[in-house]
Amino acid sequence: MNSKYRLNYFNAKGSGEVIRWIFAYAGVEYEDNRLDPVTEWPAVKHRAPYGKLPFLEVDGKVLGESYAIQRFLAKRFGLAGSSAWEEAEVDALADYIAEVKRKQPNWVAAAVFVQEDELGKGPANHASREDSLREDYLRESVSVLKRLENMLQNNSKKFYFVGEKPSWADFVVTRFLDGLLQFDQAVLNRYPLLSAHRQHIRNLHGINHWLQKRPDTVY
Ligand SMILES: N[C@@H](CCC(=O)N[C@@H](CS)C(=O)NCC(=O)O)C(=O)O
Repeated sequence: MNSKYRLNYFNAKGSGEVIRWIFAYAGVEYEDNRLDPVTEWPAVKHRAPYGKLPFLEVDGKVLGESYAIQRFLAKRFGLAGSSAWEEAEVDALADYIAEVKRKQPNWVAAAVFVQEDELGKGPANHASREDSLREDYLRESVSVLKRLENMLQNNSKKFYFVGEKPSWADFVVTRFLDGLLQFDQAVLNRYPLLSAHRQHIRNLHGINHWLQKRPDTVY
């Protein structure tokens, strides 16, 4: 019997998007349940294992934490690596990107949610604070991009970070790069392998189709 899946998240890419890419690439049906943060989420929150979105419902069971969900689905659909060693390498890369994202000043969230009193008075201050957060974010990304470029250089296939076929870590990296490009379209100009990798992943069957049909959201 085929499993029934429902992914619960907001109407955003955010921490739900890699999960959607895994379903898209695997060609597996699921319900993409996009909750309104004000009118729907409060009534559902108690069902989320850790009180947060995303959470996945599978055949009456409920799983929280985006990376656990990604890993679970990737294992089911053959996107987790081809051996115990590859699985570990895939995990390491995905965890590394998660760590990078956690550490970087989240200027996006800051720009959207930061309190007026933190910004000082007036729109001029707001704009310059946003600019400096943005610059920090992109500057700190450079060493990460160099490292990723080298990793591809060292993989003889150069299409994937681990082994010879796509893994969910490729999707995590591509989503991370999509986020950077949203704020600086030139950010990948000096990283030809990374740029080609991103295009390759976005062109994969299933992902390509999803990118064309997914709801249009900013984040
Ligand atoms: N570590 C968690 C973080 C989850 C998280 O922070 N979710 C946010 C949305 S991206 C959320 O549920 N916010 C609403 C709330 O806290 O009520 C994961 O990766 O799933």
